[in-house]
Amino acid sequence: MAYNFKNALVRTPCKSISNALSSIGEKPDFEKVIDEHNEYKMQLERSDIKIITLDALEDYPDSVFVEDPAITFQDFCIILRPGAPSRFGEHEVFRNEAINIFEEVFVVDNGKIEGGDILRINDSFIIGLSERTNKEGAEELEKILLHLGAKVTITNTPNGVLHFKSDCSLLDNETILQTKKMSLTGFFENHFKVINVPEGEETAANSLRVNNHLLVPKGFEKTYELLSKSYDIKLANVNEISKVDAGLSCMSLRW
Ligand code: CIR
Repeated sequence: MAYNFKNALVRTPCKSISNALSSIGEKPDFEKVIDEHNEYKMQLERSDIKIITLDALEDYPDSVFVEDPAITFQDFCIILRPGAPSRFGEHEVFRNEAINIFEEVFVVDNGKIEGGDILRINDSFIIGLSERTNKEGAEELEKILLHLGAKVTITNTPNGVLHFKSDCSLLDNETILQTKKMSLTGFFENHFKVINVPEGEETAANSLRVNNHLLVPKGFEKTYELLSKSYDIKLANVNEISKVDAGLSCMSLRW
């Protein structure tokens, strides 16, 4: 299943996170980010996951978002190519770390593509083209995934949305949580049950299903009410780290 995991890899936030990319021009407090990151790891551990923690990378302010320079499939890791100039290079550092962790490591060599634009559902991958992910990068990744026996669909991330998964997440094998913006694309409607996050709670569309739990960002009461009838919800506070556009999915790589 797409959300049954034994392992998760995270990276300790760096002090330079105060210089991370932020669509709202805010600077998070390092100590508060560390607290939130520790809580995030604790919630993953509660889902029976073994955590691997990589060292902070001061040269890359956004490097805590470890899912953007890579994705996993089975016991493999595929190194991507970040589309934000200040993040280009994270993938090369991570490649050297990944070879000691994964059974095999594949590399996207052309274009730009970030993990936040890739939603995995079982052995299918949906890639949303965005400011960070172009056709060349998506097609390079597609070649690798097809070689590994996966299926790939390339579509568009809605305009003005940072990453495809900023606006949607997988709740179970047949259900997608999404924003109104994503619903207007009609992308999921024909193939999935869809649940739209209540208006004003768009950030909660990036929730994270891990084994029997659904990790939801704290502070989105209507979404909690809506989902808690069907899912075992754990909450994670991401108030501080959200200042640099964090999502729950991008803070770990799971397999
Ligand atoms: C960035 O702009 O790259 C980071 N400040 C936030 C990345 C969040 N990643 C994600 O949504 N996949």
